[in-house]
Amino acid sequence: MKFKALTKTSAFAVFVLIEVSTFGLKAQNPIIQTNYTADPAPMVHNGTVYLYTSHDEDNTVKNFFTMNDWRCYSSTDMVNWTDHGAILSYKDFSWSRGDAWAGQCIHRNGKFYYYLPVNQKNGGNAIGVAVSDSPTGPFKDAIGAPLLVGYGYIDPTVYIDDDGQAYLYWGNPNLWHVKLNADMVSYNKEYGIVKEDLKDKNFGFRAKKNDNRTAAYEEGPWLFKRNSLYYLLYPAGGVPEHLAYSTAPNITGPWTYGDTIMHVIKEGGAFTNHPGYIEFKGKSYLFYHSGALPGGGGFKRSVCIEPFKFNADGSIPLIAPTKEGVTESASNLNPYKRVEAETIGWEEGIETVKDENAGVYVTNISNGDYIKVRSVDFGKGAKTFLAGVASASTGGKIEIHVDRKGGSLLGVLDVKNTGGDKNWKMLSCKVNVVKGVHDLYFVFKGADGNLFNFDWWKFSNK
Ligand code: FUB
Repeated sequence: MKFKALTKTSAFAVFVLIEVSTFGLKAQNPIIQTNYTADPAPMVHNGTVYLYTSHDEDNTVKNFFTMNDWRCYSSTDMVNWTDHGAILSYKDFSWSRGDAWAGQCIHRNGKFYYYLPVNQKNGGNAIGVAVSDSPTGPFKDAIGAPLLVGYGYIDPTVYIDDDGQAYLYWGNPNLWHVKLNADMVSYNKEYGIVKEDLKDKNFGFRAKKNDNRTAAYEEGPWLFKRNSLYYLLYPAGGVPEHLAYSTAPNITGPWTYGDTIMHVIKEGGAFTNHPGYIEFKGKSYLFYHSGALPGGGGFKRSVCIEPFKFNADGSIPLIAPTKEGVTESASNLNPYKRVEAETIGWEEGIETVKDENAGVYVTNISNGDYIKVRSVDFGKGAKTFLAGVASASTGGKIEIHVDRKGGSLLGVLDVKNTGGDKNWKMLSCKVNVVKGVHDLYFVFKGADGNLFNFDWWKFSNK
């Protein structure tokens, strides 16, 4: 809820208000505006992209990474992201004292294995593994102890090779890998922990050689295979980090340095970056993070996405960070099925929260806040709007616009006091007939303070 915090409390308010009111118009990056999200780890499963992120807290402590939990978002179109809230905390690892840094989740045999770096109670680095039956959790510590322990053991990336052998790579300042056993929660001790020899030809030329590092590889590896070539993407540098990659004919190397993928991002001042990659519905996407959200910075980062095309020879082009991000949705959204209110293309002002009964819902809605939902396919025409809402106050209104925030007004849903901010009621209103594909804007109107909570919506053609 970055916009609201800044616009309402800061001496910086006027500047930010102007900045913010123009920021969201075309922007798709950063893709999440309700929380600071970092270290993107996308996973495609059954036609849906699950995006796992670390989470920079709003209150940075001691001018360092302040990170307590991991979050999950999902999308079927790459432009609207449904917030599944925090799905795991460092506290779920009883042996950890904190620092919920960059992890990656993978599906195998009906379970989801989530590899995560945290610090142990004694302060030492470790990698844990959590498991769940669902991609959105709840996850729990799979083995009740660290999977791997050692200095610099952070940022695991996991990949299952064609022969079914799973590999885990990780590390800063070194790069290590293991072969995971088929249970995914232990590793092959005979094969052992293999440390890469970080040479320029393998992992890039390091200009700054004053920190006992050899090649440009820094941390945050991301492993995948495409057309019989293995790729390792990683932040390189030193600091501030750019993104680079290496390729290999085998999953264990030998790695050959490729090139820079993304230069150091100046906007927002984040000194780290962190790659993630997926192919989804025939297109390639690079995930990364920057400090570009208002209020952002080195310890307040946000996930962004750029679509890109591999060069014909399999090399990765230089990719520029943009505000527009994914301009073309991978599919249209069906408004005739229940849509979670926390499915968001862009928003300004609102927050999301999770509870045991309603799951994640939209809250802290004030006059003038809005949610944009992209590429909504109304087909032959909607006639009624329905929503799940709750209000402990005098309530407010949801103005339903298409194409622009101030675009054609389809209708207005009056939300009255429902007897409590968790006393959910389904309300409806008639809307002017709308056909075809449009961006949809819910613009919230009312008096001062929090107007109501918003859990879900849908349209009906009756
Ligand atoms: O987010 C904390 C750390 O910063 C990650 O583990 C690194 O990859 C860097 O992004």
